[in-house]
Amino acid sequence: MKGIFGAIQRWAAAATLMVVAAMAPQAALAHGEKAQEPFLRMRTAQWYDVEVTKTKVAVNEELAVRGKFRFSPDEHWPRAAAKPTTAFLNVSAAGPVFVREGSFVNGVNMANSTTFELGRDYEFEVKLKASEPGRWHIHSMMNIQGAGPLVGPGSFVEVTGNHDDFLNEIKTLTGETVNLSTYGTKNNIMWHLVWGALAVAWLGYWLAKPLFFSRFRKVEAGDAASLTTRTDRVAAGIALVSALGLTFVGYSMAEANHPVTLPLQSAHETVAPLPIPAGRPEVKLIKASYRVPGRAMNMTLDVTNKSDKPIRLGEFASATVRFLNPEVGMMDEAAKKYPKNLMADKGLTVSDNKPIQPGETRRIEVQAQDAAWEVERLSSLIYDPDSRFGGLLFFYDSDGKRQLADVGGVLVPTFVGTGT
Ligand SMILES: [Cu+2]
Repeated sequence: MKGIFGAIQRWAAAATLMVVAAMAPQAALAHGEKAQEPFLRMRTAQWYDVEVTKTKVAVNEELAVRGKFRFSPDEHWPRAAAKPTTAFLNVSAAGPVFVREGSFVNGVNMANSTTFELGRDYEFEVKLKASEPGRWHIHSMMNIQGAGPLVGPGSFVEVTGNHDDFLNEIKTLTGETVNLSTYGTKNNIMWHLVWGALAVAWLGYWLAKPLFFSRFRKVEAGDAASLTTRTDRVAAGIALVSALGLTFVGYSMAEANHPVTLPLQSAHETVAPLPIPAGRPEVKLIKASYRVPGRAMNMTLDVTNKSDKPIRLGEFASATVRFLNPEVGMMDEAAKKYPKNLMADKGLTVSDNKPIQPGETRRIEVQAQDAAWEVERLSSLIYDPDSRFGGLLFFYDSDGKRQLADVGGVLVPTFVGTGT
């Protein structure tokens, strides 16, 4: 009997260890990107060609998150989300583990917010400097007023070294070199202590007296006037003069030490979208359905080739998940580096892979199938009252040149079938 119990005990310990081991990386991986509603991830910002220039850096070393995004056209943009009239480009990371050195959209400095056009493409770059050692998941991110943060694909960046070595120095416009991590900290602490002391003295003076009940009784007895003594008036006068005096001294000191100050800039930037390339294919969605048991989306499309070269459909991308058509084989170096959990490298099947000739309109059946529909929690959109999807289609011509087309519309779920 003892032997059996021992075996069960050992087995239970091993099983517990296995469960813990299986759960641990999961807990470290996710930081909420999958929790966002699929309609926001699929029908707003379409991120593509996103890459992190380095995945291993030392503290103080720089890297960049760069790529492109297209805002879904008006017909696919969800009614529940505000349009990008005030938007700010950023990155999403696990706290202040990098500092942003600069961000650019189509080469324009994006220190401020801007307005983006729906249905148009933009190129971006965010330059970062590593500050905190660790393994961090970095996403490109667009903050839209009224819609929230829209994140791009996440990549892990390993930061080595020691945070104490982190140096965040800049040269001000007056030629002074300052460390932004520590600049003004002493002054800040000093003034907090000074004002704190005044506040504590003022509160202490009144709290030392008999408080609510005895005062209430005096007011009830019609003797409210006796509550404020001559000493109280003197104390109040000292507090008032001290507060005004401190304000004046602080102001004069700041003026003397920093004769030139500029306020934080909060202007609205303007940026022109990338030009629309000639010969963009025209795509009409006839119908789309999602087969729940098969984790597969089927689309019927009418594709018109508006270019002068034959084209083939190579990829469907939505919510940073990429479904590639292996028949077209666009598995280039950049695609190989793409996060594995977001890459369905054989996920796209097209009924007819023969090139669509210039001027030809062809009806094709497209299937995007992968566990990513469930793992990335996109399939839950079929339970939305507004069950629509959006995404990008990537066509390649005979020279390997890429053309993008928007796709989107109603997605009808199917709950039965063989799962193909
Ligand atoms: Cu992440």
